[in-house]
Amino acid sequence: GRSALRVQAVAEAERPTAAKSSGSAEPVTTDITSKLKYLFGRNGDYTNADAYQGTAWSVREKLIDSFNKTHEHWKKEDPKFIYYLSAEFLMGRSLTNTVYNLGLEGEYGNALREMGYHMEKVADAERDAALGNGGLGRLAACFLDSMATLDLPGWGYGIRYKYGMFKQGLKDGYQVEMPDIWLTKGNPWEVRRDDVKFEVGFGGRVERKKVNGKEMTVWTPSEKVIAQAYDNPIPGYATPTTSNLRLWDAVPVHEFDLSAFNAGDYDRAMLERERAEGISAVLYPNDSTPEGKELRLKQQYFFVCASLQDVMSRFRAVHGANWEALPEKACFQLNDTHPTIAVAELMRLLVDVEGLEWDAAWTITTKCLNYTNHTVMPEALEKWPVKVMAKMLPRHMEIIEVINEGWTKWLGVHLKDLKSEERAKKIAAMSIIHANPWNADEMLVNMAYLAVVGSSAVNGVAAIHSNIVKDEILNDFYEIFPSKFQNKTNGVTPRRWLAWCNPELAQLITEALGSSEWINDTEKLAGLRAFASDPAFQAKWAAVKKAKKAKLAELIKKIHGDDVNQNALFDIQIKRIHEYKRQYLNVLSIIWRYKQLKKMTPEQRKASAVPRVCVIGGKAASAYDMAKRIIRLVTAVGEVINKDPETKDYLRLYFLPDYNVTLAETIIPAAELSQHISTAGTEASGTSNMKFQMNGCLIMGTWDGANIEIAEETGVENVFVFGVRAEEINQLRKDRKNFKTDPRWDELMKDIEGGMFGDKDYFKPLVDSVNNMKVGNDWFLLANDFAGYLAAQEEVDATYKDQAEWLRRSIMYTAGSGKFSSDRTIREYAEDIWHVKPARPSA
Ligand code: Z16
Repeated sequence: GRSALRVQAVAEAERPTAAKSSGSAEPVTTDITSKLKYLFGRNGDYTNADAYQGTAWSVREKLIDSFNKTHEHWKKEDPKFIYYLSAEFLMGRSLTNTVYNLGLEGEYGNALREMGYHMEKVADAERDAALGNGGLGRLAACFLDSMATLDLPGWGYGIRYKYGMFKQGLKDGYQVEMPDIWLTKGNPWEVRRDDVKFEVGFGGRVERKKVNGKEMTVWTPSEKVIAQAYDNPIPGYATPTTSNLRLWDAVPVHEFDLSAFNAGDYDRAMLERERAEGISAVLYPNDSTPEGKELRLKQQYFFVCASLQDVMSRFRAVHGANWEALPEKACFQLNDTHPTIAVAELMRLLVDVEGLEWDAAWTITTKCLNYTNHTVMPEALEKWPVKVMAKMLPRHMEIIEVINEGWTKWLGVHLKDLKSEERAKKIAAMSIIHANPWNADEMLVNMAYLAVVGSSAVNGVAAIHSNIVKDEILNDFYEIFPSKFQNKTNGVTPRRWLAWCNPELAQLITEALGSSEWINDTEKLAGLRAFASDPAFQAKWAAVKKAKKAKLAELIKKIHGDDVNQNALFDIQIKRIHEYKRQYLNVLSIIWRYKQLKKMTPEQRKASAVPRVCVIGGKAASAYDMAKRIIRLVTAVGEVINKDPETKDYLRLYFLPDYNVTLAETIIPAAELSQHISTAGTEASGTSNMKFQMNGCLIMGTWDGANIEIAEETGVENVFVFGVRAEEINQLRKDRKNFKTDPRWDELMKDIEGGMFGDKDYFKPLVDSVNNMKVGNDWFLLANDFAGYLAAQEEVDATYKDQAEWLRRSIMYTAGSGKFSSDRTIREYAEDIWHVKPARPSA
C-alpha cells in the first residue's frame, strides 16, 4: 500500500550503495506497456494479472543488468565460491522482493499508480515458486538473500521442478491435494541457458580398461539424460550484488528417438522423453521424513552430477587441470543428506574422468564438502539400499565401498587401544554400509555417515540440536572428530520477513531508531528496548498490529465467510502437520477452552473470558495418514465451536488451507501468539518462530530448537514456556506404562471417542495413538505436557488482559530478534566453514 512506499522512501534515502531511484514514472510506464505489447500482444485494458506480467518482465531487465555486472566482476576477481546444494528452494513470490531489494520501489510504485494500479494488488497476481516443503527449503531461500546482501560469491544449485509443493484444498474438512502448475504462464524470474547443459547417466556397467596406457575405470551408463540450466538471479539488498540460483531441468538426449519413430514405434520414441522429464517433474512432498523412492535418488544424483560438472568446467576454463587448487576456489554445502551422493560423484569425476590418484582426490573431496544436519528423527536419516544404488549408480556404489573400506580400516588403527571385541562393535556401528536393523538381509548405505566422513565440517541448526547431534545421533563420529562438529543457528531474512511483509511496522521501527539501517544490521533492533514501556510508542505499535489483524480477518472472511472479533487474541500455529509438532495438543487445549466457556454464564464469560481466534494451517504429506486425521480433527472442532451461539464471540478455530510462503506473509504480521510446541528435542530449529518474533508476536513454546535461543534473547520471562525437557525424554518414554493421565485429558479423549466432533471411527486411531499408555503409546508425550500447556494458556489469558504488559513484551520480542537474521547465520558459515570473502561489484 501507500505506507509501504513511504517506508521505502525513507529506506532508500539512507541506502549506502543501492542505485537510488529517481521516482520518475514516465520511462517505466512506457517500458511496462511495451512489454505487454510485444511479449503478450496486449493493447490497453490490462487486468492486475496483466499488469503483473508487464511489471515483472520490465523489472527482469534491471535484475539481469545487475546480475551481469556482478558476474563480470566475479569473473575478473576469481574469488572462492560457495555452492549451496539443495533439493529444495522455497522462494515464494519474487516481484516485491526484487523491486525492494533493488531499490526500485519509487519508480515502479509511481509508474503503476500512474497507470491506475496498486503495487500490492499487482504483486498478488504472482504465483509462488514452491520448490520446497517447508523449513529446509525456505531456509535455503533466506540464505540466498543473505549471501547476495553480504556480497558473498555464492550460488544455489537445485532442481527446477515442473510441479512444486502440491496445492492443498479442503473437501468436507479433509485435505485434498492438487498439482502445483506454476510454469504455464512463463516465468520472468528465470533465464534459460541454452549453452549450459550436461549429460547425466544412470545404470549400465563398470569396466577396467587401459586408456592411453593407464589403467582406468570406465562407467558406461545404460540411460542418459541432459541437465539443462536455468538461472534465477538473486538480488541482494542495498548492494549492487545479484547472485544466482541455478536450477536443472531434465530433458531427453534425443528430442525424439528418430529410428524408433521411423519404424512407426511412436510409443517407444516418446518413452525417452517421459523418462527424462520424469526426473525433474515433481517435488517429493515429504518434510523431515523422506520417502525412499528410487526416483528420489535419481533426482538427487541428477542435480548433484550436473552441478559438480558445471563447477568443474568453470574451474578448468580458468585453472586448467590443477585440481589440487579446487578447494581454494570452490566449496559445497550439503543441505541435509539429500545431496550426499556428491561425495562419491566428486571422487568419480576426479579419479575416473580426470585421472587423479585416489588419495589426492579424497583430500580434495573432503576439503570441498560440508554437511548440515536438519533432523534428529532416526527414520528421517536417509539410507539407500545397496541393491538400489548398485543398479542405478554402479560406479558410485563401488566408490562408496572403497571409501568405507578405507574408513573402517582407518578406524581399526585409530581405535587400536580398544579391546578387540569392543573395537569390532564400534567399527560395525560406524560403517557407512550396514545391515537394515529391521531386515538383516538388506544392506543399506547410511547417507549421514557418508556425509560426515566425506566432509570438513558438520553442523546442526540450533544450539540444542547441534548438541544432540554431537551427544546422540552422531556421537561416535563426534568422539573421533570433535573439531569437525559445529553449530550454526538458523536465521531468516529480515527483508522478506519484516521489512517487506510488514511495512507499517518497519516504518515505525525506522522512525523510532532514526534510521533504516536495522534492515541489514538487525542488532540495531535492540534499540527498541528503550521504547518498550513507553505508552505513546505502545499505542502506535498496537495500531500497526490492529491493521495487520484486520487484513487477516479479511482473509478469514474470504475463505470461511465468517466475521471474527478483531479485538480477540489472534493465536496461530502454522507449519507442516506432523505428530512431533503436536497440532493435536493445540486442538485439545482449544476443546478444553470451549468446554470451560460452555460451563460459564453469559455474565461470567463477559466478565472474564479472553476472546481468541485460533488459526491452524499446514500441509500433510500425501501418504501421512495420521497427519491427515489431525487436519480433519481441526476442521471438525472448528465446525462445532464456530457456530455455537453461546461461545462464538469468545472462541473460534479456523483451518487455513494451502499454507505457503505468501500466506505466511499475511498471517505472521497479524499474529499475537504463535505456537511452537514440539516435543523437546524433536524440532531441530524451527524458523517461523524467528519470523513471528521479529513481528512482535509472543511465543508459546517448548524448550526445543531455536525457541531456547529466542527466549534467551527476548528474556525467558517474556515467553510462555512449558513442558518436559529434552534430557527427560528417554526416561519418560521408558516409564510410559506408569504414567497417570490428567482427568481433564481423560475427559477429552472420551469426548472425541464419543463422537462430540462426529467422525468417531476416523478419529479413533488418533485417540489410540496417544491414549493407550500400557502399550507405550503417545511417543511424543502429549499427555505429559498437557497440564503444563493448559497452565501456560491461562498465563497467556492473564497477560493479554494487561495490554500494557502484552505490548511491552511484543516490543521486546522484535527488539530481541537481532540474532535471528540469516545475515548473521551466513556470516558465521562464511567465516567458520566456507572461508569465502565478500566481493562487491562497483555500483
Ligand atoms: C525440513 O524442512 C527440516 C528438516 C529435514 O530434515 C527435512 C526437511 Cl524437508 C526442517 C526442520 O524440521 C526444522 O526444525 C528446521 O528449522 C528446518 O529444517 C531448517 O533447518
